[in-house]
Amino acid sequence: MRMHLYMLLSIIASIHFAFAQNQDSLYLRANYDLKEYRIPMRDGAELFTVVYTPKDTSKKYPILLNRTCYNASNNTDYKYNGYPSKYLVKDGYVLAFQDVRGRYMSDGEFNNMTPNIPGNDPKNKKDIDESSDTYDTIDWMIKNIKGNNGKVGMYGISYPGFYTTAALIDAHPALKASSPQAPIADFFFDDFHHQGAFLQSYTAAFAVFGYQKDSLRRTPWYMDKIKRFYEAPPADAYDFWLRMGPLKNTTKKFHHDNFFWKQITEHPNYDEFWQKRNILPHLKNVEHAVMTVGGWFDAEDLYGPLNIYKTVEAASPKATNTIVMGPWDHGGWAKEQGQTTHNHIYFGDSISTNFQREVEEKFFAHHLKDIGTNTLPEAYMFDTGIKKWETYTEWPPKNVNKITLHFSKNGRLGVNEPADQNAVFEYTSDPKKPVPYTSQTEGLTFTPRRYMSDDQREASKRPDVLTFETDVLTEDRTVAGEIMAKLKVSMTGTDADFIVKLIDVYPQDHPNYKHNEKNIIMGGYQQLVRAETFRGRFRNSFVKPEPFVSGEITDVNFRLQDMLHTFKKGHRIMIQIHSTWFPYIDRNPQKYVANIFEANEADFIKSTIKVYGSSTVEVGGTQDCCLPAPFQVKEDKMIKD
Ligand code: PG9
Repeated sequence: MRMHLYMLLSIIASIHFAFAQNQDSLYLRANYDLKEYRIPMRDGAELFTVVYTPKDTSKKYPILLNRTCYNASNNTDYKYNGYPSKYLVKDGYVLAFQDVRGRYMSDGEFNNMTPNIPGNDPKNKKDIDESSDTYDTIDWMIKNIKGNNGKVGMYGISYPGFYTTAALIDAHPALKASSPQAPIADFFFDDFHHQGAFLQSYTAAFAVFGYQKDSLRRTPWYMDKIKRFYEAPPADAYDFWLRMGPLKNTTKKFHHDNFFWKQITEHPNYDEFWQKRNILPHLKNVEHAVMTVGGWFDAEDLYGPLNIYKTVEAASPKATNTIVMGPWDHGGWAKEQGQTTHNHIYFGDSISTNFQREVEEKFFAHHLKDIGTNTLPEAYMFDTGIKKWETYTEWPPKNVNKITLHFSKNGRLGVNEPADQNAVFEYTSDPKKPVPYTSQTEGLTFTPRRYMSDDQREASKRPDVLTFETDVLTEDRTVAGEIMAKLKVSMTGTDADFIVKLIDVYPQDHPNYKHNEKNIIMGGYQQLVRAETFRGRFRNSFVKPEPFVSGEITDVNFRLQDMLHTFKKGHRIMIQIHSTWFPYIDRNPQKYVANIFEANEADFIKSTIKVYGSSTVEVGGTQDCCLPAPFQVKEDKMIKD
């Protein structure tokens, strides 16, 4: 009966959503005129752009520009898919949606994370990149789109967030407000890799970005490649990929003709191919308003928003620079389901709608229409533990309590206690029996998402997962800021990955949530709050990997992404450490090979790994120490132009 009620409610919700969408499409048709353009770039290429202009010509309107690799034609014919928000649509803007170079109806060849090519004069730079294409687009629109007020805003989620970020560089003077949302900063740390470890779970994503189109078109050209996976989709990706074996089998079976897969497999280290696609070193001299938005449970781009905000803050003092981080998954703020939940966790009601109306709508109205005042704080951050918004005058905050977590015998996690230096903890990591990345069976994914707040009780029970937890907290403990894992390890193998997780352990009497199935028990739930993977070969340098010396105690220091989470009184803090997380991350053979994409079955060996009691995890505030090359210096100075 309960299941039927749940299904009925979800059917009603989807009808309501479809009806609302249709209402908004009708509004668009009634209040906007639609035209399609081919905008000329400085090299002669034409970029396809869908433009809606308000029918009311009694006043002039700013332009809101979204540049996308995901098909601008999805926004033509008065189709409205909920982004930009209906509040912006109703406020009245010139709405422009553009296919970036090499995608769908635009000319040219597609290049993942188009490298920025610095120039002296943005208007006359000969080299072509997303900065020059955006400059030319804005220049043309200001001069040719009737009824615009000469001011432009940009926004976009994910890859469109990267294009919004790329436009910050040598920006057109008419660009006054930019909102990179879940933006990609660097594919070696966002999306396809996390600190050098490869995301094998990005199944269909390789098809979307690995084939050049053969004509101007309004529909995808790569569906036959995606079908290679989805003709008989497996219910269980763990089983599917484990049976597939080493990545070289995937190359042969699925990706033999995929140019991006070839590039990824030929560049396993942070070489010039990846470094020149990192947008961070170029975010200098930005002088307009930037509001970067991200989700604390974003499995795809969490590194991006945090580091784009921090780099603009460090390298562009003239920018009005703000960060907003909410309890969302990838792009969750653009969807309103009424209750804001992530997987099994409930965070509150209408959080996305409040963001759209109280934050995003006001940001653009102020900077593009001179309406209202700039009331946004420097950092508007949601505490995922006490489930409320907090404001900070800086991020990461400096005047907060940093916490040092120590590992002690009997699985005890010490908080700011002297370390148990003599303790040694060990586990045997077997690539043939890797730790599942989720407790829920998940099929093949474009990218995995749900796991980011998943229950870790299954993992806690595994002998190849070190688990440490504090006593029951007698007071709330807030972690705000950066996190650094400082491990001292040794191993019988010569290579290893390390996954470190920070987990909020609920009290046994915690009530269940109404939105969950009845088998989801929240009493004793071990909620994943933050996790990160680190490919140990990069411990000294992402550019020059090194094997471990078997048996030698070695430092492995790495960053987890920032967090803002209060572990409430009555809860416990838990840390887990393990060396496989499959198939989210590809398996490390644990026998050092130069390129894991070329590893053979025989290279995958068991390894007994020891973690020493002098290891710690430092949480909160800023954690500047110990970053591998080339990140020892502040990232904005990392690569000289
Ligand atoms: N950053 C997201 C992504 C990029 C490439 C592959 C898969 C996902 C996004 O643009 O949605």
